[in-house]
Parts: sequence; structure tokens; C-alpha cells
Amino acid sequence: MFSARLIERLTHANSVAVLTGAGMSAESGIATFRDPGGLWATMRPEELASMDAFLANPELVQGWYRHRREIVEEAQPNPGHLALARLEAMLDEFTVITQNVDNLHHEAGSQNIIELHGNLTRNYCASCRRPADDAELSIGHCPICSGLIRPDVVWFGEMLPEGAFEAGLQAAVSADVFLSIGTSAVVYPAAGLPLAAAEAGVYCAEFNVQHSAIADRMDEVVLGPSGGTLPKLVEMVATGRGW
Ligand code: BJW
Repeated sequence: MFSARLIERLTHANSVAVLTGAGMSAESGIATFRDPGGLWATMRPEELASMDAFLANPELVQGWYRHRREIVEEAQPNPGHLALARLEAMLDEFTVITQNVDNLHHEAGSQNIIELHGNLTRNYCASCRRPADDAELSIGHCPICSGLIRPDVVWFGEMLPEGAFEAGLQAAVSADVFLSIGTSAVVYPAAGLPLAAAEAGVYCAEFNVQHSAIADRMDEVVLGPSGGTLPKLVEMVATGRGW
């Protein structure tokens, strides 16, 4: 399942960075985007996840995010999330760089998390940028300025949170090992992180149920649901490190 090289590298690593995508949370019951049956199997991304879509039909977009938020609030971290939190505890430096907006790395106990695409559990006013609560999202308008309330996520064409990509890039290129987990690696700039790590000579492994768009640039691909593969990997590393 894993190469001896990956286990060896992780057993002696000081610094590890991981990029996670929607597949990481699939086993928590949260739909991915681009898989069959995923969030975008029937809707085009630009129809929901862009400012143009929001302005064209704010109620549709607000309703879609309220629905996803309800699912996220019911969801629990899966064994893959817990395995990453366990691995972090063994290492000097560990960075979770996530494209996910579901808060499950936090709930699993991971400490050093960079959220590239925001967090679905927060909202703000698109006009005055004041943080907004759930009730305000339900009403749809800001009580102060009447602006539209939106989720604190990054839509297509929007900049990532200030400093997030730069911090992720620094973690990626300075790591001893980089893991790309449960992402199709088609959305940039996030997909540039494993590529930058590979370019910098960092040992890179992909964990996915199928090959991603950048699988051929990784040193190895571990096929299988990450809720199964990651706990096995971390158990072997823990044994090797005497944990
Ligand atoms: C499993 C599994 C299991 C299943 N175990 N695995 C360079 C080239 C081309 C385009 C661009 C470029 N640079 C920028 C762009 C434009 C654009 C972009 O990338 N477009 C491409 C899609 C063509 N990027 C942007 O617009 C970004 N902003 C930006 O670049 O700002 C600068 C700028 C500003 C202004 C003008 C121009 C530039 C922002 C991107 C924001 C993405 N936002 C979303 C929505 C977030 C909110 C929400 O949740 O609704 O983020 S899109 C969506 O895709 C979401 C995800 O985080 C992201 C990535 O998806 P992910 O996580 O990879 O999911 P899937 O479904 O694609 O894949 C799941 C994987 O899991 C699959 O591989 C499965 O096999 C696997 N899997 N079960 C392990 N159990």
C-alpha cells in the first residue's frame, strides 16, 4: 500500500505539510464537488460559487450554503482527520493546508491549519464586511447597512485570504514530506502547492481513490479512501518513531 520509502521518510521527518481537499471529508458524509454524485454533478460551479452567481440570485446561493452548513454541523471528523491530528503531535512542524470549508480539521484536533478557501461556519456582510451570524444569513441582509450576507468562503475569481497561500507555499517547499490528500488538484492556486513542493525536491505522496490531475508529478500515489489509508500510515510511522 505504501512504499518503504514513504514510511522511512515520515519516520525521520521533522516537518510535514499536507494539502487536503473534499475527498478528505467524503467519509464524514460531506459530498465532494467533482465526483459523480458530487455537489457539481448537476450544477455548474460558476452558477453557485462566484460573485456573479451570488448577485444574480442571492437567495439561491444563500439557501445552498445554509443547506451545506446544516450538513457540516452534523458531520464528525473521520479516522483520516484524526490520523493527521495524531501525526501532528509526533512532529516538530506540521501544517494542514486545507481547501475545505467544513471545520473538520479543527474538530479533529489539528492545530496548525491554513484555510485556503475560508470557512462555511462564518458569514459576513458583502457590503460593510462586518461578521454576521446565522440568523442574519437566514434573513439575507445586513441589519446595519442592508448589504447582502454571504458565507466566508472563497469563490472563483476571488483572492485567497491574505497571506494564506504564501504561508502554505512556505510550508510546502520547506517540508521533508508533502501529502496531497483527497483533491482533484484542478483548482489553482491550491493545486500549485504540491507542484511547488515536488519542484523543490520534497518527497510527495498523493492519497486519493483515483489519480488526480497532478498524480504523475508525485513520487507515489496511495490509492484508497483516506479514512482507511491515513490511519494505517500513521500507525506505522508511530511504531517507527516509538510512539
Ligand atoms: C477521495 C475520497 C476518499 C473522493 N478518500 N480521496 C491557473 C490556471 C487556471 C485557472 C486558474 C489559475 N489560477 C487561478 C485560476 C482561476 C480559478 C481556477 O482554479 N479555475 C480552474 C478550476 C480552471 N481559481 C480561482 O478563481 C481562485 N482565485 C484566484 O485564483 O484568485 C486570484 C485571481 C483573482 C481574480 C482574478 C483572477 C485571479 C479561487 C478558487 C476558489 C475555489 N473555491 C471553491 C468553492 C469554495 C466554497 C464552497 O465550498 O462552496 O473551493 S471551488 C471548489 O473546488 C472548492 C474546493 O476547495 C475546490 C477544490 O476541489 P477539491 O477539494 O479538489 O474537490 P473535488 O471534488 O474536485 O475532488 C475531490 C477528490 O477527492 C477527487 O480527486 C476524488 O477522487 C477524491 N476522493 N473520495 C480520498 N474517500
